Amino acid sequence: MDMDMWLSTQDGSGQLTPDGYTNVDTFSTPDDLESGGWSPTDDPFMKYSEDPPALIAVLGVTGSGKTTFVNLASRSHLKFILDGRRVVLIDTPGFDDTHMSDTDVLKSIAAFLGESYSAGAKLAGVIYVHRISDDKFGGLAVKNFRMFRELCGEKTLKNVILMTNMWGRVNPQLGAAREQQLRDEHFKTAIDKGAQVHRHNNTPESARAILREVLKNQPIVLKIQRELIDERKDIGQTGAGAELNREIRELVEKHEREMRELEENMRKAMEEKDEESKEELLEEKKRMEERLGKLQKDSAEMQSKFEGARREMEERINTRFEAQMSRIQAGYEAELRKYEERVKELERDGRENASQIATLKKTMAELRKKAADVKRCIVM
Ligand SMILES: Nc1nc2c(ncn2[C@@H]2O[C@H](COP(=O)(O)OP(=O)(O)O)[C@@H](O)[C@H]2O)c(=O)[nH]1
Ligand SMILES: [Mg+2]
Repeated sequence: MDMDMWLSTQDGSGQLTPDGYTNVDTFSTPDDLESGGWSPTDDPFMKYSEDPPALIAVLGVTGSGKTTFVNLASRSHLKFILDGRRVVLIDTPGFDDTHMSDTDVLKSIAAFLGESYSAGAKLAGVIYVHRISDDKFGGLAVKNFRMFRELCGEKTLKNVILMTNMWGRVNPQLGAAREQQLRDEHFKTAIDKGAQVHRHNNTPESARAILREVLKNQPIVLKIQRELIDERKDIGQTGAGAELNREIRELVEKHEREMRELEENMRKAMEEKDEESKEELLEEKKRMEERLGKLQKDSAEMQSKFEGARREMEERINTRFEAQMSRIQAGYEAELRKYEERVKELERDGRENASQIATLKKTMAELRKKAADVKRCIVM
C-alpha cells in the first residue's frame, strides 16, 4: 500500500528553531494510520500537555501535492511542535488513488476521523489542495471537492483553507485569472460560508504561514465525525457515503450507455463487413466490460466494506474505552484502600474521632459507588 496516510516519529532535543519549531525527543508510535495502528489516545504525543494537539487534515486529488506540502510544513515529521503548539498533519489518499478503490479511501478516512473524534481529538482545520496549473477543474477535481465538502459539512468551512499550489508551472497572469475563476465558480459557495483561499509557493515559509492561519481557529467537529459518532450512522448513510454511492452509480450508468453505443456500432460494422472497425470495437468493448465489472464490484462490496469498517472502528474504540475505565476503576479502588487504612487508624485511636470516621465512611461509600458505576460501563 502506498504510504499516504501515516504519521512518522519525531526526534531531536527540545530546542526551539528560529522558524518556530521545537525539536523534541522521539514520540514513538506505530506509523500506519490505515491499518489502525495509530490511535490518538495511546499516543504520548497527544498527552504531552493539557492543551490538546491541533489535528489538520490535508485532502485533494492524487498528485495535487498533499504529501509534498505535509512534508514541507512538518519538516517530514508530521507530528511536531510549532510556536509551542503540538500539531499533527494528516495526509490522505485522494478519491482516485491508483492503488485503492474510492470505497477503501472513504473507509480509511472515515474510520480515522471517527476514531479520533471519539477519543476527544478535534480538528483545527482542513486544507484542500488544488493545482493552479490545471487548465480546468476536471472530473477528478469535481469528485474530490464534492467528497471533501461532504466530509466537512457546511458549518466547518470557516476552518477550511483552499490551498492553490504549483504556481511555478503557470504564467502568473493566467494563474491569477484561474484563481479568480475558482473564487467565482467552484470555490464560491465554500468561500461564502467562510473558507479561505491561500496561495502556496512550495517554500517552507509559505507552508508555515498556512499552518499558522489554521492554528488560529477554534477546533471543529466535521460533519462525518458527527454522523459516525453522535448519530451512529454507517459510513454508507453519511453524506460522503451517499455522495460516493451516487458517483459510482452515475459512472455505471454512463458506462452502460457507452456500451450500448459500442454494440450498435459493432452491428453496423458487421453489416458493412468492415473487419478492421469490428476488431477495434471488440477491443474497446472488452476494455469497457472490464471497467464496468470493476465498478460493479466496487459498488456491490461497498456496503459490506463499510459495515466492516464500522465494526473495526467500534472494536478499537471499545477496547480503548475499557482500558481507560479499568484504569479509572483501579484509581478509585486504590484511593478506597487508603481511606480504609485511615479509618482503621482512627478507630484504633478511640471514640473521639466518631464524626471524622463518619465523614470518611461517607466518602468511601461515594468512591465505592463511583468504582461500581465505572465497572458497569465496562460490562456494558
Ligand atoms: N511545482 C510544484 N510541484 C509540486 C508541488 N507540490 C508537489 N509537487 C510535485 O507534484 C507531484 C505530486 O506531489 P505529491 O505530494 O506526491 O501529491 P499527492 O498525491 O497529493 O500526495 C510530485 O512530483 C511533487 O514533486 C508544488 O507546490 N509545486
Ligand atoms: Mg500523497
